[in-house]
Amino acid sequence: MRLIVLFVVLALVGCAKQAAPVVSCAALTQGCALDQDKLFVKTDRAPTPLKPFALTVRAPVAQAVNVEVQMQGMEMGLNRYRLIRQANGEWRATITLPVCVTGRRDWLMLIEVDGVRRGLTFQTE
Ligand SMILES: [Cu+2]
Repeated sequence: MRLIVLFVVLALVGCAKQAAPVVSCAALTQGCALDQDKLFVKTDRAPTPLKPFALTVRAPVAQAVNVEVQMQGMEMGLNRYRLIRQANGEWRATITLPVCVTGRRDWLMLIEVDGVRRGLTFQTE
């Protein structure tokens, strides 16, 4: 019985993670809006593996912003960042992505604002 409860809990957790709505961002340097424009995500340069880039998230009323960058279906190590609130109310982190050994360039960024996750897909150069 306990085992069944555990499985149900795990299934629910799995669903919750998959439920994060995902938008595709064609050009992060121009920025992309998420969550009906409540979030705006932008980078200072086109994301390239091993080259640090600044990620800015505009989320004026947020209390905490965390970002995790993954590759779907492939373990790419832990790329998790806690963004720091800036004087202008934007949130920022400097991100460095690893090189993919298979040459893939497609990434999924999970942006967690006050515990709620939104997904954004993008390509590295
Ligand atoms: Cu990869």
